[in-house]
Amino acid sequence: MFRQYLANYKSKLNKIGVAFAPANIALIKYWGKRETTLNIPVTNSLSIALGSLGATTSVEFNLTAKQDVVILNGELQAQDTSFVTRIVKFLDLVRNADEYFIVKTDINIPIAAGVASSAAGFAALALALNNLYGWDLNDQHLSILARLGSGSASRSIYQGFVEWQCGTQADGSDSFAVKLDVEWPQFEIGLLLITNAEKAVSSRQAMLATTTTCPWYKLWPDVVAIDLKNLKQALYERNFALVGLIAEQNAQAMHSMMQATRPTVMYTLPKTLELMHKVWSLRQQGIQVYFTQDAGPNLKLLYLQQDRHKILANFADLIVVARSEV
Ligand code: 2P0
Repeated sequence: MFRQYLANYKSKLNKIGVAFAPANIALIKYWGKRETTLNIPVTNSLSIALGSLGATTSVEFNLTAKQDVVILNGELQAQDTSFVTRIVKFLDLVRNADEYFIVKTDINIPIAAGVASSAAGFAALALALNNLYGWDLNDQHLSILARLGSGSASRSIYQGFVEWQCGTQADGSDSFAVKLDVEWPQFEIGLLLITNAEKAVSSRQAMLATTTTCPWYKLWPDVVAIDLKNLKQALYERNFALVGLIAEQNAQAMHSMMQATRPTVMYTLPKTLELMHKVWSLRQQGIQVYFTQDAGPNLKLLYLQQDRHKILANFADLIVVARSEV
């Protein structure tokens, strides 16, 4: 499928391709696919990039063996891991006959900080392949290529606030992310690590289970449409309280669907709940802090840079993502 795009681009082979892509956190969540092999989502989603936190990936041709080699943070990865299998499958989309690769990825996201590294990883790999082959793909095609590795990677092509448009085409050719015209460096994210234990249910499995068995999944597209419209307006008006509230409510709606999935998918731990109550209590005291939660127990706090000291005073273990310092 992707080859039809590549036919439009001239290829100017380089010896190595290197690229960085940031991780991203969704404020309006991607939860559910209308096509599973191409990662085409049911709804749009909207995220914020994590600046200098992400993946730096290099890719070159393997001239000594007929297999792909994957090195993560300096460590050679075993071929039979799901991590390598997913990357090999992705490389299959672009390789010519008898081409094999050496992929080296360095991820600087604090270990198990609960931030999906697959988004940054597949976006960086897509960008690095673009450099290796010298395709000079435009942003839309880069986003589509990254999406084929992992849905949320389509948003990691850009810094800042990003919207992934679900599109309507069956082949996913109009399902790509665009950068929103919102500069807001004071908008800060903090990561609250609750556990680094590997999750029992992957987000991919949980997403599929929700779409097939949650009795009210059919309401989700309407929830997203309303939240997205209101959140974008709040972003353009720099209305932080409204952005935070909509993001928090959207994450809660996603988790409520998972809880209604059969069997239930429960990422929330007692500690997660305790921290949610702490956030709500701080808001009652007038501190503007909100949370969002992804497919895991950890929380991400949303607040403005000017309030960072107040947030740190209450959450000493917070990992601050200083986007403005990028
Ligand atoms: C998001 N998540 O919008 C949502 C919210 C987790 C919760 O995108 O199957 O790794 O590779 O397309 O992108 C995690 O799912 O799933 C995710 P695939 P992905 O960030």
